[in-house]
Amino acid sequence: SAKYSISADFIAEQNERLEAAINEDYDALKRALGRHGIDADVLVQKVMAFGVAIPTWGVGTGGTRFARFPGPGEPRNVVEKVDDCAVIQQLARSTPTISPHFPWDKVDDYAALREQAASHGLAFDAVNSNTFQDQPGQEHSYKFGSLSHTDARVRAQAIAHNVECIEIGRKLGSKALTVWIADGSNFAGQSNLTKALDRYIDAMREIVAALPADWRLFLEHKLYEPAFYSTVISDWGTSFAVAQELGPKAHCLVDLGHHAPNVNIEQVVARLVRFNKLAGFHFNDSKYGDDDLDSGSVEPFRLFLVFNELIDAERRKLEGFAPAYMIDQSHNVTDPIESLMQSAIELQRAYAQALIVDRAALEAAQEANDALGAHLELKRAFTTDVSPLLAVARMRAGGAIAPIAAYRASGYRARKASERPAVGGTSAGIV
Ligand code: LRH
Ligand code: MN
Ligand code: MN
Repeated sequence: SAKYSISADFIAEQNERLEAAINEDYDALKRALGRHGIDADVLVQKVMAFGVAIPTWGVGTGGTRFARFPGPGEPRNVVEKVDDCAVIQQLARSTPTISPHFPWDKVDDYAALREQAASHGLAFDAVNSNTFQDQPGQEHSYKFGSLSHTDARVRAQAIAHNVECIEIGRKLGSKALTVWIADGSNFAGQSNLTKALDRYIDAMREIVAALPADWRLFLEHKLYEPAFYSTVISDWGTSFAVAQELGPKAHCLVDLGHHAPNVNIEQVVARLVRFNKLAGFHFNDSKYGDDDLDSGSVEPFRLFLVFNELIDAERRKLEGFAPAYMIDQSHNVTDPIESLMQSAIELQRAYAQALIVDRAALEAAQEANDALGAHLELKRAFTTDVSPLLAVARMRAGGAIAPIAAYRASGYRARKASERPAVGGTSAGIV
């Protein structure tokens, strides 16, 4: 039987009941923004053009090293993951791309996968490689590292995997490879800190050499976990220095959960922008470490401050400035589709709020050393409730005014639970 999907009529029906109220709220917001010289309709256009990639591993239930509690109707393979990504885009209209992970998303026919995505209006964003786990039948183990391993044969295997990811990515229409390695050590003295980095850089040079001319390489740093004493690419400084050595194709990806506690992430972003080395983001939120919580759920102000730097950069019209936006979250207790829609909305919210900062007023306050005045301008933008604007953007794009409510009313998950009988766990989102 045909797979269940949510119809456009159903979304229109759901919207009908909310439309009058949302238009009223939008008109009030439009007047308020107009008093600051901001055209709400222009903002709606910008929000409609905003896109963030869904990670394939995010549509499955995540887990911790203690347990995983799978939800009903989880996608069992990448084809079903693409179906779920399509629903997220259909309802929330801010996630037109998918970021795949290999070998988790391996299939025989990538042209067919690309076509399936395209039939939903979806394309593929950066391809993620995985040398942090051993795969069945793999010749050499990554237990003691991959691209920085002491054994050249292990490094060669890890390089070959990344080259294969590039080849798959070409078939999918991707233009970037994201490399995160778990390499590091658990004991002082276990690893020669300098030699490990040297080996990594040499291996990465080979991967850079395999990149097509119009591709970029995203280096993703992370402080710790799974290595608990030292990690080879531990921080943005290391990432930046390596990206410099690797040349113009290499850029630094900022995963919001991969920093030391209290690091000023928005300043890291500003630095990377300044040196033209910002690759983009893995958005998520965190309280303690690499928690992979939903974007904007813990520190929405910090998220806003990150977007504030991005808008500042955009206004300076820096050549080649095109950060890639991706979500990287682990959904342990929610329906992943709901979490991803909500997260995409929170990202749009931070973006819209950053757009309504009065840049001239902010700059004047900064130049006059009016610390509080400058701060209040940011706070004015951050405390503006742009929800009606986001809803109107979704509505105009053909999405749902209230995506989570519409999703729940559709019964999509229950339908998938009967269409997708559980198969004893998926590889999705276990890290
Ligand atoms: C590592 C990481 C990296 C992986 C993903 C699954 O913590 O953020 O991006 O590819 O999680
Ligand atoms: Mn990440
Ligand atoms: Mn992570």
